[in-house]
Amino acid sequence: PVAIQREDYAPPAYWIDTVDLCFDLDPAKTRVLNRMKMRRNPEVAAQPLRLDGDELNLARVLVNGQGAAFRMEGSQLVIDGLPDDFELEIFTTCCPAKNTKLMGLFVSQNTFFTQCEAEGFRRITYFLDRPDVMASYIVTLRADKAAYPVLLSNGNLVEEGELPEGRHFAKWVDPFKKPAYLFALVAGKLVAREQRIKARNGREHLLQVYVRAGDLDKTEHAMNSLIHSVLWDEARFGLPLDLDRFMIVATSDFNMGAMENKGLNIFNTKYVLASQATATDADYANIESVVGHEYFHNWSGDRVTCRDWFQLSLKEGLTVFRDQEFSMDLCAEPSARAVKRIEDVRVLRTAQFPEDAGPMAHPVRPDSYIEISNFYTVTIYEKGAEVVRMMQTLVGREGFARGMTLYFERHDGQAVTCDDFAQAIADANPDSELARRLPQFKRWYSQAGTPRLAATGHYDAEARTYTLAFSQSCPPTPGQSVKEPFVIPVALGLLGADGRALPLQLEGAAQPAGESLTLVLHEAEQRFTFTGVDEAPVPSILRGFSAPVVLQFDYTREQLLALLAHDTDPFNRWEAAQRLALGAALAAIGDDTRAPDAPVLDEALIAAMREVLRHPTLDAAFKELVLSLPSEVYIAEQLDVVDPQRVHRVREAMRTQLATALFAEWQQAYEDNKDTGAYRPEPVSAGRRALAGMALANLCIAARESGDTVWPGKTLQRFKDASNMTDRFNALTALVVAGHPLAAQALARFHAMFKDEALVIDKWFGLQASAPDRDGDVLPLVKQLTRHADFSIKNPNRARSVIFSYCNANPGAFHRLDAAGYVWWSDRVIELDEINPQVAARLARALDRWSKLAEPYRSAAREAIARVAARPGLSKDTLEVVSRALA
Ligand code: DPP
Ligand code: ZN
Repeated sequence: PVAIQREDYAPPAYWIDTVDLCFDLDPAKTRVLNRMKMRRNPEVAAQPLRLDGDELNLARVLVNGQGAAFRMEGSQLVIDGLPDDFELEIFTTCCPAKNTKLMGLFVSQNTFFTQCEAEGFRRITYFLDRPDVMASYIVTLRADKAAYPVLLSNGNLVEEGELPEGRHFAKWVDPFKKPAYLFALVAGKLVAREQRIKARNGREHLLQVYVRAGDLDKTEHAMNSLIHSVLWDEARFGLPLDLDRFMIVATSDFNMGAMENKGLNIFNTKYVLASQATATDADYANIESVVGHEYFHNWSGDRVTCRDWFQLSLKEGLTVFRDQEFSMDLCAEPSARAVKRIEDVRVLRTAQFPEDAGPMAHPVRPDSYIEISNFYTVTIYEKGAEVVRMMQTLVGREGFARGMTLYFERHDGQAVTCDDFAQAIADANPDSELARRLPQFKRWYSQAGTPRLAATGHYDAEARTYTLAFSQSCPPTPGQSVKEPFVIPVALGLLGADGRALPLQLEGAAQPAGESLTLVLHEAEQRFTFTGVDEAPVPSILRGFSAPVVLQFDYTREQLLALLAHDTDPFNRWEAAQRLALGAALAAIGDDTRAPDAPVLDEALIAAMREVLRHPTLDAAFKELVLSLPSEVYIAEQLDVVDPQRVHRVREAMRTQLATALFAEWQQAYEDNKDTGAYRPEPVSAGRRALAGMALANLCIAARESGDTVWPGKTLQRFKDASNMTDRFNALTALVVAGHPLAAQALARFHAMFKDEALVIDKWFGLQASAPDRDGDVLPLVKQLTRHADFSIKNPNRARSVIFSYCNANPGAFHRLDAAGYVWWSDRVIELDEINPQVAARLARALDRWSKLAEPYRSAAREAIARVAARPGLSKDTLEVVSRALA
């Protein structure tokens, strides 16, 4: 397969003005009549028309109504000698029932769905399948009326009616031009929750959430989230809903989380359906953010889209930033905003930082790809969002809103680049640090890798000054050996010994800065001196995680304990606890003489954790985050050579130690937080449920150590009596994580209770596949789970619940001395690749970090990857991933 290069971008040789599509929907053979009005792009040298296609059966090609000469070049349909303006008619058929890739037109539970981003439309008809070709669509759907009573496409329904032989039709017109990747259709037996709303500007809209009949009672939260989204985008950015009708449709077979097709969002059921009996607080929060995300794409993605797929972060980074801000703005309490920020950073550091250090590392705006589906990554999404967040930090919240307004004024209806976005934000804020350093700031788009920011502090008691010296560097990444300095906003404050915030007077600055300020670094090395500092301060650096970097500062334990006790910045307060626990873990992992049951955490740290757990005013959600130990993946990232079993043992030892040492506090925390009243999925009571759940897990672990049977018994009772899924699942998890014999009984009961709830059964599978390993017991269990009657590898959610939970989320069980986990992984990648290459390629990334592993893991992992790579007929999706891993 050939790599596509960003530098090779050329405008299209033809434009498509209108597309008139007519579908005769049939699972075995769907007929697609595509009539396009096209014209030559006068700005490009004359050349043949090349249309993309994939797995289509071509029946007819007419140019201006006449049979036309064409040829096939690979999968492209090529036509020579076309006039400047013409009508092209193409008639093809395809087989949705056999479409297990879930790209293009496919069938799920007797319902037709489409997924066209990034390159699925070419599986529906021959087309200029590239985002800079934007056309007006008219779509007619015809199908059997009894089997497919609901017929949906983008835009407005303009006509519907009966056809002979029990068939019917519906005609949809999208008032907006769009690229093909935003096309969608749905046909099947569905019902809708409907809501009419009036936007702030007075315009009325019909909102609909379509699901299968039995699921209607689980759509209230998605609808509320949609209403909040509409109101928020108008209030915060002045961006109104531009359609009379906005639809969301849920399907249980979907590669992604959801898709922002214009006016007709298609969602994985996981991000739509929720009831208190079946969904956890985390599910509710995810639904809110994904509904928001897809809705916000209506502007950042649909009205203004990407010129080419290298610009993917233009819409994804921006839209993740927008959904993060949305979720924060919906928090009634400032503390809940901080919790959300910590959670987002945790995702970035545990998923994106490893990606940025591994074989798939790529810039936020990549330079090349073989298969674009492989670049829907945490780098494009989460790091891209951090880049947008830094822009907001540099120009201020209001300045950023002005920049957004200018961006949409300039580019509405266009397909543009990341440069265009950054330029608009800078131009709207000409006096900002962003405008002053724009070319350098844009290195965040072009350079991959996570920058290291090393800082040292020096206090001069006589001069009463404190000097912070920074130096930045960025490790090499594939294809980029040398990096230039980044623009790095560093928010910081200084604390006195008693925890008070010290006033900040920067040398050379006209005015004191208050208790927090943002330095803007742009050179490889820079120093800043604060004057009038009366005591040696504790610096709180990178507050709110103001830049996506690794901060290296040689904090003493005393300084970290002070930050944990007193920092007014909740992020750095949490971070102090993480650094303390991480330091203890790394010391234990590096100690070759360590006895297996030796303690990992020292008394001072345990006392500090106790302090937090008992704290009278700290939020439960925040306590839960502070008491969460760094994950095995995060710990492993800090090591040059990783012995996954050692990491696993040390982390388990830390967990056991916290459970037993804080036994009394866990009991108290459970008692204080176990009753949260009538269920409401909002952050404050969710935080209390999370802390109660964490307490139960710890009490069960402590009980395992002491032989106590009271807490496991209480946990089982809690599991049985729970009035919501969060409490029930937390109790089940506590028993499973502790490895208690009662877990088996609870799991069986859970399955019986929810056997008809697919999303709950996913949880049941996922919990077992991600359970802590004891003597290699998880792999045999996982193999057994894949033979369970409810398992199907063809359903992405189910495949992820078992296979990904084991391979990606359970390092202690996956990395086995006998390499059996790797062998099983390679078999599953190969099996999935024939069914669904996108899902296979995701799974293929489970061993991205193989070169860091200690022997014998390292050689065994490499061998397993090579085994996949050697498989004949591999999809280019999976081939790209394993080739990069072996490069
Ligand atoms: N549907 C995916 C998302 O919203 C890709 N656009 O991120
Ligand atoms: Zn998106």
